[in-house]
Amino acid sequence: MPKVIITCAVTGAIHTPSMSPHLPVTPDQIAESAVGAAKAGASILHLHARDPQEGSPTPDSEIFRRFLPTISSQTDAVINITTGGAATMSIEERISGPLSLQPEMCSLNMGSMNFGLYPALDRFDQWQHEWEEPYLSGSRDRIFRNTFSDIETILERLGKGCGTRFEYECYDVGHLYNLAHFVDRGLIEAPFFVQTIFGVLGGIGPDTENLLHMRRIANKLFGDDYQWSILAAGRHQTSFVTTGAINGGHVRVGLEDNLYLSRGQLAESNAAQVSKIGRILNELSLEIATPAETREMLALKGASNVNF
Ligand code: KMH
Ligand code: ZN
Repeated sequence: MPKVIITCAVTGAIHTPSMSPHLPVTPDQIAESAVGAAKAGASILHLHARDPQEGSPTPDSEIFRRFLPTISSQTDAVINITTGGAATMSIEERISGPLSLQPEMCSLNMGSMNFGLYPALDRFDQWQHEWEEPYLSGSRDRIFRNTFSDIETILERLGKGCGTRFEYECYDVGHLYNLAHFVDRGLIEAPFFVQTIFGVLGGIGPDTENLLHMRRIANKLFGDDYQWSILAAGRHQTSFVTTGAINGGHVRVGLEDNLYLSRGQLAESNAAQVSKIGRILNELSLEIATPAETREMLALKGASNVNF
């Protein structure tokens, strides 16, 4: 069996600080949590930045620069920076940080979609910051924009221009076909990393049939040219990534995707979620990929070829 890449998505832009005291917000918190996740076995760290005071998502590369050097001096994990940012940001804002930082990897979202965060309003009513409630409720009427032109721009400027490779985020079957379109046009070359995402409101639902269907279609479209990874939102995280790993997939965990460790128990750190999936993989006799093995599988440019 090939080794399993564990990605940890450390903070994201879905959850807000009032939802968990353990969500990393400041540069020091993000660095500490990311380093802990890498030490626990994550070989890819998917990173967003947040305003240090308010905890709101920010595209500011100067904020990224406050935590990236700490992470890369303390771990050899692959740094993967979001180009999704948050649905409230423009495309130019979303790619400004990655273009300046030129990381080994970035996320690349493969289609425009609804991205409903507002159901969380039913579960929380005390907000630490003024931006949180409107940010969540505004998702009723917000489109997470990723047009063909946006995707092409990112592939050209960041991919071709900076040697960055991508975590292709596919939230529905159509996104796999969008990816195939860019492969056919020669803008994406093997080996590519396909992140299939289940349970986002606006994307494909968290049913196991969907997991197997996405796998079948990806196999049909891409054959041996891709590495498959799985993430699922909220309480579906562990069961989906485990099922995915059993079926030959890599896994993504982290507080961006799920705040909990088990039913009713908040995860106190990203490392706790990484350790948990590490134990499950171990019980399944699946080996965890090191950062060096991950770089080789995904043909990355190497940690010395970044700009931070
Ligand atoms: N929040 C995840 C469902 C991005 O950063 O580009 C998808 C994500 C988006 O990670
Ligand atoms: Zn993200």
